[in-house]
Amino acid sequence: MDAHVTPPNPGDSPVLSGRVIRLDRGWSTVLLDDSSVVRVRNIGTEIAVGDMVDVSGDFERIHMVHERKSALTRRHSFEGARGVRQIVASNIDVVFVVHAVNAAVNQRRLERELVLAFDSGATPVVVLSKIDTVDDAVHASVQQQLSAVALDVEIVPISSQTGRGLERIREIAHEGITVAFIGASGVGKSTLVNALVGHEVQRTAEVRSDDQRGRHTTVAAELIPLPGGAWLLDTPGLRAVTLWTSGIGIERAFRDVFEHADRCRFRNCKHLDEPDCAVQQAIRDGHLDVVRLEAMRRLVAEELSVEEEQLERVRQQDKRGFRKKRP
Ligand SMILES: Nc1nc2c(ncn2[C@@H]2O[C@H](COP(=O)(O)OP(=O)(O)OP(=O)(O)O)[C@@H](O)[C@H]2O)c(=O)[nH]1
Ligand SMILES: [Mg+2]
Ligand SMILES: [Zn+2]
Repeated sequence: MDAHVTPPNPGDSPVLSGRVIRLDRGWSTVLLDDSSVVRVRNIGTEIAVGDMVDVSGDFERIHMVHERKSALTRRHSFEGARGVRQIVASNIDVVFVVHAVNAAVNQRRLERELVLAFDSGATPVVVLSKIDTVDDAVHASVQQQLSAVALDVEIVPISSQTGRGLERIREIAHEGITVAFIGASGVGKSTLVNALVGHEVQRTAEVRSDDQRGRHTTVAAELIPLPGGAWLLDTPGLRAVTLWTSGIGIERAFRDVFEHADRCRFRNCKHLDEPDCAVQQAIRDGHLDVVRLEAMRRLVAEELSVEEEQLERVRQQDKRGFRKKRP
């Protein structure tokens, strides 16, 4: 979106409230309640796209970030930021997890994205994009493979080219709702945003022909108003879906495993070779795919290591604070 910067108008009320609609290195673009847009330096506080904020009357800084209703949070992907989180989007109601029907089905990626989405506090919905590119049989097979790991999650097949499925997306993204689009680069997030808005607000790019992957065209997360009154949050395709520590995400995304586990003889069953393990029994009976259990184990281990990183970080900070205090 082309943000127009309204000149500051000091002397007005000391604090103005609004919403962060874009972040660029060190700066927030804030849509104020009076519909003017200001750019404010980010100083001292962690700010995410979607945040409800108070801006100081001199437009010098974000005075306060209101409590987040929901937050799509991942572990920072750059080295040197161990134990640091990155809030991809905040105050969102629905997370659309986009997978392209003409790319290799990636159930493991979808599981991760669903954990992230459930953890955010928003409702996940899977979008199966580009259905104009395959025949019905391929579409059905891909959708079946995705639904096998997206339990209780609606799947909406769409084509931004033909418009198929967009009505359902508009129904979900109704007035007053904020929706975020996540998914690998090139799956068609920005194209879908443009189709919903009705004209080109986001840049899009061809996927590479050799491996069907995107070019990372979208570089910043941005909130875009939809004519119907919803807010769309387009995000850059994430190379790695790294988890932050989970609240309920893993339990929600792996409901099937947890349901079997409820019937294990031992409450602390590790589902390895314990007697009367209902999870191993489900695998033997063909009710649970062993690959899914292994995937869940990896995600649990990953979250534990994030917790360990956080603890380590706090310990390091305490040590530094302790040294500073000494004469
Ligand atoms: N045939 C067809 N092509 C599509 C559709 N949606 C998107 N594409 C094409 O897929 C390519 C990538 O689309 P983008 O919208 O840029 O993908 P993105 O998910 O925003 O990618 P990043 O910004 O890199 O994360 C473009 O060439 C689009 O024209 C669709 O419904 N049908
Ligand atoms: Mg994009
Ligand atoms: Zn067990």
